[in-house]
Formats: sequence, C-alpha cells, structure tokens
Amino acid sequence: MTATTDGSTGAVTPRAASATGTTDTTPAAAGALDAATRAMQRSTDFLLSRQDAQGWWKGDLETNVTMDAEDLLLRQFLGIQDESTTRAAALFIRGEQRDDGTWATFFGGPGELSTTIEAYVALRLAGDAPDEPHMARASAWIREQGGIASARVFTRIWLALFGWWKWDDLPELPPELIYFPKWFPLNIYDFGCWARQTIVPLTIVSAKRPVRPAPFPLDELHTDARVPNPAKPLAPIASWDGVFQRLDKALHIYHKVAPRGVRKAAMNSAARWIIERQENDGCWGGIQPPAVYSIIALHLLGYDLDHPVLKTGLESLDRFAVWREDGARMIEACQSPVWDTCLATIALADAGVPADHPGLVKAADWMLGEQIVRPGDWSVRRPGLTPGGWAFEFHNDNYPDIDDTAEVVLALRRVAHPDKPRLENAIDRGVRWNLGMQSRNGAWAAFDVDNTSAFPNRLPFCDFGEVIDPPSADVTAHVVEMLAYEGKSHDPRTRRGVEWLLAEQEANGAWFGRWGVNYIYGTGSVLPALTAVGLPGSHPAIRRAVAWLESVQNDDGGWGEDLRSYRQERWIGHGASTASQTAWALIGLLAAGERDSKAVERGIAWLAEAQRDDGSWDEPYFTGTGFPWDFSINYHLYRQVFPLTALGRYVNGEPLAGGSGKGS
Ligand code: R01
Repeated sequence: MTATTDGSTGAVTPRAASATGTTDTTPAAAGALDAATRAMQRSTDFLLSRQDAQGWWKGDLETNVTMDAEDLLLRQFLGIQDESTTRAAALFIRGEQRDDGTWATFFGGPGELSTTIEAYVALRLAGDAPDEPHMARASAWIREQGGIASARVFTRIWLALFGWWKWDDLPELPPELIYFPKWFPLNIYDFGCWARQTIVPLTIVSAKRPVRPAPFPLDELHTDARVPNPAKPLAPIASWDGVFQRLDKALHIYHKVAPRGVRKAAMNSAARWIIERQENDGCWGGIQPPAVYSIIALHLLGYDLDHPVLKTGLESLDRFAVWREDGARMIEACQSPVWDTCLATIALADAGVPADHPGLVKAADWMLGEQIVRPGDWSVRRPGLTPGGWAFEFHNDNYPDIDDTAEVVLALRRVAHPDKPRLENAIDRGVRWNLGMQSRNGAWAAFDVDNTSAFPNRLPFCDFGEVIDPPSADVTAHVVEMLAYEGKSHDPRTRRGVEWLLAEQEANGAWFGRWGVNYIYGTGSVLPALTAVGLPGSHPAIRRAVAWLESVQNDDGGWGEDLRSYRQERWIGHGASTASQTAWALIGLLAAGERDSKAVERGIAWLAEAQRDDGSWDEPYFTGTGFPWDFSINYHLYRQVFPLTALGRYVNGEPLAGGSGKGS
C-alpha cells in the first residue's frame, strides 16, 4: 500500500458543536467532543496515508486456513509445488493453530473439523510429521470428532483427489445441470453467484473422479479405516431430506450409466460457461474458490498448464497472496478494494475532509473507472436492464453487487469531482441498476433478483455455507439510504423497501446482519436508512431499536457481538467490544437522534480510548460475514473506516442534514 503524495493531512475542518446545534453542553460532553475531534483528526490522517496512489484503499481480507490449505492441495494436484511457497504457507497455517491442536474459522472461535483436517493435510504436504506434537494433537482431535467421514463435502472432495476418500461416498452433482433451463428447479441460476461459480467446475471434477497418487497414507484421520462405509438409514420418502437422498442415489446410478456422448457434451458446455466468465486478469468472479476449481476442471478436460486460460488463471491466484513481515503467506478469499474505497470516502467526508480534497477526487476518479457497463449473470433474470453497477473486487465484471453499488453512489455524492456530467451520469446509471435489481418482495439481495429457491439448500452436496442469495436487511437498508440521498424517499420502490425493513425488525428491536456481525451490523445499517427517508426519531420502530442497542452496550462503553450469535441466542448483541461494532452502534444511535445521550457519549469515549497513537484501531475479532457461521471475514479496514464515520457524524452531524444530498 502506498501513501498519497500530496501530504495534505491537516484538511479536517470540524464544524464541531455549532453544526450539531448543541449549545448546552455539560463538561463531560465537552470533554467527549474534544476527545472525539482529536481522535477523528488522527484517524483521518491515518486513513489518508493508506490510500494507494491510484486512488483506492484495500485492507487485507482475512478468512481462515482452508484457503491456504486448498492452495497447497491444488499445487500438489497439478504437480507445481515449489518449496518457498510451501514453506511460507505452512508458516502461516502453523501460526494459526491453537493450543488444543485445532484450527477455527474465526478468532476465538471453536475448533472446526473440516478446517482442522485441511490444515493438517496441508502441513503434512509441507513435511510436518504425524508424530510431531502439534500434528498429533490435531489428529487426535480430528478422530475424536469422527474423522474424515464427518467432514464437509468440499473437504472430502479434496481428499478424494488423492485417494484419501472414495468418490463414490460423495454426493453427486452431474454436469448435465448446465442444460437445465432457467425456469427449471435447480438450474444453475437458482444458486447464489458464488456457489454457481464454484459448483459448475465441480460438476466436471466430480464426473471425472480423478485420483492422483497419495504422497503418504492418511490413516490417522480415519476412525473407520477398516469399516466399509456403514450404510446410513434414509429419511422417510415423504420428507424433503428423503426425496433428495433418493435423488442422490439415483444420480449415483446415473453416473455409471450416463451416455458418454451426453456426458462429454455437458462437460464441454460447462467448460465453455467457465471460460466465458474468466476475467481479464485471469481470475473468476474475483474470488478464490471458483478459480481453484475452474483450473482443476479445465485441466482435467485436457487444457495444459501453459494454455493461456490456465496460465493466466494460475497467475491470478498469486495475486490473492498476502506476504507478511515474518515471511508467512496468507491467501485472501477475495479482495475488497471497491468496498474499502467507498467506505473510506464516506468516512473521510463524514470527518469533514473537503469534497474537493485531492484524495477524495482521486478516489472518485478510480471508482468511476470501475463501473461495470456490460451485462452479467444478473442479466439472466433482468435481460432488459441497462448495466451500471459496481463489484466489490478489482476484477469481477460479471458479478456487480447491489451493496457496493449503493455505497459507491453514496460515496460519489460526497465528492466534488471536476467532471460533473461524468459523475452525474455514473450515479444515474448506478441508481437505475439498483432500482432494476429490486426483488419481488420489495427488498434487495447482494447479487441477484429473486434468488430464493429452497431447492439448492436441500442437496446433500450443499452442506456448507449459503448457496442462495435472498434479500437481506443490511443490503436493503444501504439501498434505501442511497435512494433517500438521491431524492427518492417518496418513490414507491423506496417505500416498498422501507415497508419490508419495518416488517423484518425482530421482536427484540434489532435487525439481522447477513453480511456483517450481526444484529449490531443490521441495526446500525437500518437506522440511518429509516431516518434518511424521513422517519422521525420518535417512530416506534426506531425507539425499539435504540432501546435494544442501549441494552447491549458493554460496561466499558463499547459494543461487541460474537460470531456465535449466529448459532446461540445468548451471544446476540454480546461479545468483547470492537472498534467496528462500536462504530455501527454509534452510527445507528446518531442517526436516530441520540447524539446527546449517555450511551453515545460512552461509546465515543470508548473509541477515543481504544485508538492507537498512529490514529488506527486494532481488531483481532472477525466482524464481517461471508456466510453466517460457516465463513467469517476479518476486513482489516473495517476498524478504521467505521470508527471514523461514527466520530465524524458525532462531531459534524449527520451528512444529509449537512446538505450533501440532493434533497427531495
Ligand atoms: C467462497 C468465498 O471465498 C467467498 C468470498 C467472498 C464472498 C460475497 C459478497 C460480497 C459483497 C463480497 C464477497 N457484499 C455483499 C459484501 C458486503 C460486505 C463470498 C464468498 C467460499 C466458499 C464458496 C463475498 Br462455496 C464460495 C465462495
């Protein structure tokens, strides 16, 4: 990451108490305002110093060691291992192991079986011996948990590639799926786009059932090494589970009798589908898993490793690697430059950085260049809609998302770009695209319209993560907030979004967080949307949300919500205070008009206290969500951008009140 060169860091011009209309301040509140202003200025300097010369920001996107393990397994499968990469990846994986021998999927989380198996196997590939203490602890724990037989489907596929698991003991997913028309149940467009891009190459792999020679036996991870696959009883035929289990049995028979010509044609169609979707930089969808499986699938169909498709594909994988100071190599599941840049722009604008500041103009310039003006998979359900969205990553033209588009529009509005017609035109296209992507229930999902089929989740193959993309409160809130700023508060489409949000509020007063942890993220997203469209702070829904946020504030003044809240009720709203979650709660409370409350004062004080001297915050906890519970994300920039927005809105007031929007 390179720093900007203009060095104009003293650009903050706090409007302070005058803009917030607070005249009657207590000494404590005045002290809080002082501390907030100082923290805001330090944070502004820090964030500006982390901008790339091209205008973007990008924090590391940290997930879990399955990324690193699968990268090593891929190299082993293709026969392209190299010693220095293996050593650096192993260093990272070893460093993530906990004292009990396990690996988790998030900081402080419980040991997770599939993750621990994959990490263990990767370390064995790197040369760690099974009787070394750290390995023995891991394998003992794995056996205790049921061994490989109890692992997720993806893990068992990786092991089947080396004969450590039997292909026949995996659920079927036939390549003929590619022929299902878009109105037919279980066609590929019924899957969320991340699952779709992963599943299409995996249909080829599981039809081919390749087995490479195992570099060593893995008996220590089997609890049933000598017992051949004990047949599990089927669920009743009248249940969905029963139906899909029998479908899977039928597909196993079909695998043996499928006409060769049909199979081959289906695999070739799937390969064409994959190749058409390769991005200019060689990756697929900007995310790591589809790239890994696409490379394997195409290689199995006869593409050499030096074929341009595979060569650029493999090169793109290298760009997901983050090299740490200690020589460890961490693989990012994906990269977040567009998301980080729009959030940083909003935060800096909230902090009072002038709209024509060179850093903001450069950021807007870069975002304008990232707008996607060609159709993508979303066009299958919206063929007539003009393109105009933004994706989350550097390279993902086929999958713009509604969340990024809403936040980019909100960010562009905060910048005085010299080419005003270009800015207006880009915003106009973005707004139209988001309006066109509204689902039939009035809400918005991340990537697609009406991606709500119940069937994908029923497949035995789909035992991990989310496989559909239904509308969520956090994305809907971001769109509604953006539409309000665009003067569309009274548009019937906005009102339907608002009605959906109001109906979606939980009994406790909070909203579920689909893409951030968890109810604090949902509630912190929805409150600014509701007040932006004009709901008064006294509205009962807003009062209930405020009461909920106040009820879960920690004694130290901050907020935190553990990832276990996705599984266990007692964690809802509860967890160690973190910078990003404290900021989300504050953003919600400030939008609701609670600026002068004790809760806000204590939250602001927590942020100021927790800040480091260089203006940054630390955050070991994962507060981002890929799939609730199964796949968690630590966005390394969240700890900087959201606190800055909270501090900025505390010091300078709400952005719409400040006259940044178009009004309605
Ligand atoms: C994955 C996987 O690695 C992965 C990586 C990234 C995402 C989804 C949505 C967005 C956009 C960004 C990234 N926003 C809605 C988020 C806003 C905060 C999803 C998945 C893992 C397993 C499988 C992602 Br299977 C497939 C992909």
